[in-house]
Amino acid sequence: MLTLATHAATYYVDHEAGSDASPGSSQHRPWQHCPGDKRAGGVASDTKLAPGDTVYFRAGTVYRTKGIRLTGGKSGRPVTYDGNRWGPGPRCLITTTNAPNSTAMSSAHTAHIAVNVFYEDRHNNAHIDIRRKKIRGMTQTVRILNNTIIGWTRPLFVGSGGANLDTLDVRNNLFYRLTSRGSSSCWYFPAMSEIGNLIVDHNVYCSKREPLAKTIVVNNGKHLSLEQWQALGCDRNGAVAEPGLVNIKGPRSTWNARPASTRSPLVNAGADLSAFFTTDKDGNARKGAFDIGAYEYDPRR
Ligand SMILES: [Ca+2]
Repeated sequence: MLTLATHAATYYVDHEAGSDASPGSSQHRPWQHCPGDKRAGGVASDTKLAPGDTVYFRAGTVYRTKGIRLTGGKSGRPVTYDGNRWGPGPRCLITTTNAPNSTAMSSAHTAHIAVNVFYEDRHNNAHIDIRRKKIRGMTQTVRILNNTIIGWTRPLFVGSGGANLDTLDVRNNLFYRLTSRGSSSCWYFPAMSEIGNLIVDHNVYCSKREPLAKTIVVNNGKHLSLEQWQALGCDRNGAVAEPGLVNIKGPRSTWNARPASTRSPLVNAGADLSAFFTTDKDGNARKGAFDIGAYEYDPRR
């Protein structure tokens, strides 16, 4: 049997100083856009990501996008999108810029979306959008881990029109709604039955203008409370709670989504995900049990 050696490639994206005409394979000549971004041109647009590839986003930058379609991964060999380990400063912040229904990321393939902070710019409702049908014959695993997702009506949107995910793993995330408007939930997907293996646990839900998030999930049109969600086997260690962040008031540029004190219900409340990563958005080591969300509690912040 002929075996082809495959070499995982490494690419670099600096949204503020890169160029899509650059090769993207060197820190010195990064792209402006990630492959899969509709706005990508040149080499960035022509590059097909392959299993095992890594795309580094320069830390300390802000990446504004209408959406990045995540492509190229396969079971056991995802494409990794990493905004932490290239360059000084905090992790790259990927943010949506357009209403309505703008997306930060969408996936047709296996992908890991971990340790990011998503802030929603406007009153639209999607941050991580996994609505693409998978490629025929492909096993699709999407893991959404330890993110801090702050948005208006529906911070997380999963599936629509049959995502047919093999595995969806949603753990250790903070879903923080900025409004109680309408009947929306903290996250949404069309039907649990479309997902082969659903792993949902250790998520914290909050609505800023309600004492509690009454509806945390919409599943196939049904609005579910935490108790109803738990009765389906999800979020047994999840909670509806005020997360106790440093500051989510005033201009967005002043927000600080880190836990304010050890009294935050996020601190040490997460599952151990050290099989996937061991640091937080600032690059600090996870201490003790994992905290929920992108940040590990740090008294200096
Ligand atoms: Ca901890």
